[in-house]
Amino acid sequence: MAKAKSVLVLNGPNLNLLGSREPAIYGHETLADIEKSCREHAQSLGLTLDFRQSNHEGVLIDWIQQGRGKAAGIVVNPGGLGHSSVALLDALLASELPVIEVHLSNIFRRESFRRHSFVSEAARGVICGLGAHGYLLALEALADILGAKKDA
Ligand code: CA2
Repeated sequence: MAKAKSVLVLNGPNLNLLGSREPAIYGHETLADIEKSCREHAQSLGLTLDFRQSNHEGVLIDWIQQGRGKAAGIVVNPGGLGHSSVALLDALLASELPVIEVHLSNIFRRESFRRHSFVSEAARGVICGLGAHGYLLALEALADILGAKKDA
Protein backbone atom coordinates (compact mmCIF):
# COMPACT_ATOMS: atom_id res chain seq x y z
CA MET A 1 0.00 0.00 0.00
CA ALA A 2 1.26 3.50 -0.88
CA LYS A 3 2.54 5.65 2.00
CA ALA A 4 0.01 8.31 3.15
CA LYS A 5 0.88 11.81 1.98
CA SER A 6 1.70 14.28 4.71
CA VAL A 7 0.13 17.73 4.90
CA LEU A 8 1.62 20.56 6.91
CA VAL A 9 -1.15 22.60 8.57
CA LEU A 10 0.26 25.92 9.73
CA ASN A 11 -1.47 28.41 11.99
CA GLY A 12 -0.13 31.89 12.51
CA PRO A 13 -0.12 34.46 15.30
CA ASN A 14 -2.86 34.55 17.93
CA LEU A 15 -4.69 31.49 16.64
CA ASN A 16 -3.72 29.81 19.92
CA LEU A 17 -6.33 32.14 21.49
CA LEU A 18 -9.23 30.60 19.60
CA GLY A 19 -12.19 29.66 21.77
CA SER A 20 -11.19 32.03 24.54
CA ARG A 21 -12.23 35.38 23.02
CA GLU A 22 -14.07 36.88 20.03
CA PRO A 23 -16.36 33.86 19.43
CA ALA A 24 -18.68 36.00 17.30
CA ILE A 25 -15.87 36.36 14.75
CA TYR A 26 -13.86 33.16 15.14
CA GLY A 27 -16.33 30.67 16.65
CA HIS A 28 -16.22 28.67 19.88
CA GLU A 29 -13.82 25.95 18.81
CA THR A 30 -10.30 25.94 20.19
CA LEU A 31 -7.28 25.25 18.00
CA ALA A 32 -7.06 21.83 19.68
CA ASP A 33 -10.67 21.14 18.58
CA ILE A 34 -9.76 22.13 15.01
CA GLU A 35 -6.68 19.92 15.10
CA LYS A 36 -8.78 16.96 16.24
CA SER A 37 -11.34 17.35 13.43
CA CYS A 38 -8.54 17.87 10.91
CA ARG A 39 -6.83 14.66 12.06
CA GLU A 40 -10.06 12.66 11.77
CA HIS A 41 -10.82 14.08 8.33
CA ALA A 42 -7.25 13.63 7.10
CA GLN A 43 -7.39 9.96 8.01
CA SER A 44 -10.52 9.43 5.92
CA LEU A 45 -8.79 11.21 3.03
CA GLY A 46 -5.66 9.08 3.25
CA LEU A 47 -3.50 11.96 4.49
CA THR A 48 -1.32 12.35 7.57
CA LEU A 49 -1.00 15.70 9.32
CA ASP A 50 1.70 17.82 10.84
CA PHE A 51 -0.43 20.46 12.65
CA ARG A 52 1.41 23.48 14.11
CA GLN A 53 0.89 27.00 15.44
CA SER A 54 3.37 29.78 16.09
CA ASN A 55 3.15 33.46 17.00
CA HIS A 56 6.50 34.03 15.26
CA GLU A 57 6.93 34.74 11.56
CA GLY A 58 10.45 33.30 11.42
CA VAL A 59 9.35 30.05 13.06
CA LEU A 60 6.56 29.62 10.50
CA ILE A 61 9.10 30.27 7.72
CA ASP A 62 11.52 27.69 9.20
CA TRP A 63 8.72 25.12 9.28
CA ILE A 64 7.79 25.84 5.64
CA GLN A 65 11.45 25.44 4.60
CA GLN A 66 11.74 22.19 6.57
CA GLY A 67 8.53 20.96 4.92
CA ARG A 68 10.25 20.80 1.54
CA GLY A 69 10.85 17.16 0.72
CA LYS A 70 8.74 16.02 3.72
CA ALA A 71 5.28 17.50 3.20
CA ALA A 72 3.21 16.96 0.07
CA GLY A 73 1.16 20.12 0.58
CA ILE A 74 0.42 22.97 2.96
CA VAL A 75 -2.77 24.32 4.53
CA VAL A 76 -2.05 27.71 6.04
CA ASN A 77 -4.05 30.12 8.14
CA PRO A 78 -1.47 32.88 8.30
CA GLY A 79 -3.53 34.95 10.76
CA GLY A 80 -2.65 38.63 10.57
CA LEU A 81 0.63 37.84 8.79
CA GLY A 82 -1.33 37.14 5.62
CA HIS A 83 -1.97 40.86 5.35
CA SER A 84 1.61 41.93 5.96
CA SER A 85 4.23 39.28 5.26
CA VAL A 86 6.09 39.17 1.97
CA ALA A 87 8.58 36.85 3.72
CA LEU A 88 5.86 34.26 4.38
CA LEU A 89 4.77 34.54 0.73
CA ASP A 90 8.37 34.02 -0.43
CA ALA A 91 8.76 30.93 1.78
CA LEU A 92 5.54 29.42 0.45
CA LEU A 93 6.55 30.12 -3.15
CA ALA A 94 10.01 28.62 -2.54
CA SER A 95 8.46 25.45 -1.10
CA GLU A 96 6.97 24.68 -4.54
CA LEU A 97 4.23 22.80 -2.68
CA PRO A 98 0.50 23.13 -3.31
CA VAL A 99 -0.87 25.60 -0.77
CA ILE A 100 -4.45 26.20 0.36
CA GLU A 101 -5.02 29.35 2.41
CA VAL A 102 -7.74 29.33 5.07
CA HIS A 103 -9.29 32.10 7.13
CA LEU A 104 -11.96 31.35 9.70
CA SER A 105 -13.66 34.70 9.24
CA ASN A 106 -14.82 36.28 5.99
CA ILE A 107 -11.95 38.72 5.52
CA PHE A 108 -14.00 40.59 2.87
CA ARG A 109 -16.71 41.53 5.38
CA ARG A 110 -14.32 43.08 7.86
CA GLU A 111 -11.89 46.04 7.91
CA SER A 112 -10.56 46.96 4.46
CA PHE A 113 -6.94 46.14 5.44
CA ARG A 114 -7.94 42.47 5.77
CA ARG A 115 -9.08 42.25 2.15
CA HIS A 116 -5.59 41.77 0.80
CA SER A 117 -3.49 38.72 1.61
CA PHE A 118 0.09 38.40 0.34
CA VAL A 119 -0.13 34.65 0.95
CA SER A 120 -2.95 34.29 -1.60
CA GLU A 121 -0.43 34.76 -4.39
CA ALA A 122 1.16 31.43 -3.43
CA ALA A 123 -2.16 29.65 -2.91
CA ARG A 124 -3.89 27.24 -5.26
CA GLY A 125 -7.11 28.15 -3.47
CA VAL A 126 -8.37 30.39 -0.68
CA ILE A 127 -11.21 29.53 1.71
CA CYS A 128 -12.62 32.12 4.10
CA GLY A 129 -15.70 32.77 6.20
CA LEU A 130 -16.67 29.14 6.81
CA GLY A 131 -15.12 28.85 10.27
CA ALA A 132 -13.32 25.66 11.23
CA HIS A 133 -15.07 23.79 8.41
CA GLY A 134 -12.78 25.69 6.04
CA TYR A 135 -9.81 23.61 7.26
CA LEU A 136 -11.64 20.38 6.34
CA LEU A 137 -12.50 21.75 2.89
CA ALA A 138 -8.85 22.72 2.43
CA LEU A 139 -7.76 19.16 3.25
CA GLU A 140 -10.27 17.82 0.70
CA ALA A 141 -8.91 20.19 -1.94
CA LEU A 142 -5.34 19.07 -1.21
CA ALA A 143 -6.35 15.39 -1.27
CA ASP A 144 -7.80 15.98 -4.75
CA ILE A 145 -4.71 17.86 -5.92
CA LEU A 146 -2.40 15.15 -4.53
CA GLY A 147 -4.52 12.26 -5.75
CA ALA A 148 -4.55 10.83 -2.23
CA LYS A 149 -6.44 7.60 -1.71
CA LYS A 150 -9.74 8.15 0.15
CA ASP A 151 -10.53 5.80 3.08
CA ALA A 152 -7.02 4.38 2.78
O1 CA2 B 1 -10.16 34.71 10.03
C1 CA2 B 1 -9.02 34.26 10.21
O2 CA2 B 1 -8.76 33.06 10.33
C2 CA2 B 1 -7.85 35.25 10.35
O3 CA2 B 1 -6.73 34.69 9.70
C3 CA2 B 1 -7.59 35.40 11.83
C4 CA2 B 1 -6.53 36.46 12.16
C5 CA2 B 1 -6.87 37.76 11.47
O4 CA2 B 1 -5.82 38.71 11.68
C6 CA2 B 1 -7.08 37.59 9.98
O5 CA2 B 1 -7.45 38.83 9.42
C7 CA2 B 1 -8.17 36.58 9.70
C8 CA2 B 1 -6.47 36.72 13.65
C9 CA2 B 1 -6.33 35.52 14.52
C10 CA2 B 1 -6.59 35.98 15.92
O6 CA2 B 1 -7.36 35.02 16.57
C11 CA2 B 1 -7.93 35.38 17.76
C12 CA2 B 1 -8.70 34.41 18.33
C13 CA2 B 1 -9.34 34.69 19.51
C14 CA2 B 1 -9.17 35.91 20.15
C15 CA2 B 1 -8.37 36.87 19.57
C16 CA2 B 1 -7.74 36.59 18.37
